[in-house]
Amino acid sequence: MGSVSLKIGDGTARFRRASLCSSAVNVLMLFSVLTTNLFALYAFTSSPKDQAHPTQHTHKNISFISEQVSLIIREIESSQKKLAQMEKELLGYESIDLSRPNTASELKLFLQRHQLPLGKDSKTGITEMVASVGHSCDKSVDLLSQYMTYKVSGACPDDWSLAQRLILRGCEPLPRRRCFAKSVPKVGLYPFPISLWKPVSDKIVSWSGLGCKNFECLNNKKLGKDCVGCFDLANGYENQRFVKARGKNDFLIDDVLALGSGGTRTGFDIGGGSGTFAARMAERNVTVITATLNVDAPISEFVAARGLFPVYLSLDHRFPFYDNVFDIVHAASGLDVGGRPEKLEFLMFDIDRILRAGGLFWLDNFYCANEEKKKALTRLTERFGYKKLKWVVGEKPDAAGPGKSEVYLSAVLQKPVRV
Ligand SMILES: *[C@@H]1O[C@H](CO)[C@@H](O)[C@H](O)[C@H]1NC(C)=O
Ligand SMILES: CC(=O)N[C@H]1CO[C@H](CO)[C@@H](O)[C@@H]1O
Repeated sequence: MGSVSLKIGDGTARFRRASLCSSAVNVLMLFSVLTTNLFALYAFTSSPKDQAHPTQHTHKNISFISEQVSLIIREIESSQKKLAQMEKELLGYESIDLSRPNTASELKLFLQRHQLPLGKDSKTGITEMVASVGHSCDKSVDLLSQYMTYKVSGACPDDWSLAQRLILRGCEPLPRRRCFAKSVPKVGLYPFPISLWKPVSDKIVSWSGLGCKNFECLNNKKLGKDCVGCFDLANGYENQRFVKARGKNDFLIDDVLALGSGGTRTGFDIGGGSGTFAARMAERNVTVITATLNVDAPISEFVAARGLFPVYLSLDHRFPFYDNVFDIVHAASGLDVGGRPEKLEFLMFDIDRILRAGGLFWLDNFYCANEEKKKALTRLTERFGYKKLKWVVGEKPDAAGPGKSEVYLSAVLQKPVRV
């Protein structure tokens, strides 16, 4: 019978025009209704028993049967409608309605399908190219249209924070392509590796849309558990991280690299603050990509100014890397995405996917809000079958109240070879 397809594979969906889609569904429904009826007719009229009886009986039976069949079909139809409704409620979208009055023409243009010039491609089986847009964009069409309103070939509006708002609402990847992003003159960048520890000038990053307008302001703010004064590369703790431990939960980078027995060349840092993990790794000739969003700070530009590689990514996005490519993945409290336990699983499975067999997963001072969180994480890592090379559960005094303490988990786990 008509299928209800949930296109949520890699977080993106391709949008047809609503009319096209619904007429296809209608045709499908009509077809299935017809075939069901025909099958019923065939089954009952061609049975040998019926052939032996006068047609009078057969007619009666047929009308009775077709009544039953249409009852069943009505039942199926209503369940299908219910399913579709549930699907819409669950995903919050049916398709982007491009007929809405305030839809930017650039958005309509972007979403248009393009037929392949030579017809069906024999290798991939596709006949058209589809522009991909996060399916959740539908929930923020007004913002999306605002984002897609710009002068083609002109300067883009200075609105990266609008883009980030869309990304945080699951609207990823974003469709803007044909304007020039605001550029900031990068005067006074240092050569590598001096760049790793040189302060970054306030003038070479964009502060638009941010509360702070310079790094001094940022350094007096707590920007989350993994970034306390993390833009201050000269004073404070940032320049000692990973080389000098404050407690048993802090592992030293050289100790961890020794566990990888020389095979650590590439890494991925999740929620990597100002890029210090990547900097320490760079000093050891390990190339690390730092995943980050600009939450309250120009993090991407800061990391780049240090001569490191930032990737602008929300953790709900599937990591844009192929399977089994990294030697090490490092994550701290930023890994805690909140919500149902499955949210953490989605993330952990994706980390597992990009990590090679024998590679290391370094969980660094992961904050466990409660015992249940710690247990859930422990169970999860055990399910992956990782070898525990290091495992430390520690407590730190809670800044919020004396007498209380917070629980942190640090671990180095090795991905097994699965066959
Ligand atoms: C990094 O690579 C350079 C150039 O190959 C080499 O001179 C240096 O000793 C390496 N550093 C470490 C820590 O391996
Ligand atoms: C196949 C079938 O159900 N046949 C029935 C058709 O109707 C007559 C009378 O109503 C019955 O005697 C048959 O058994």
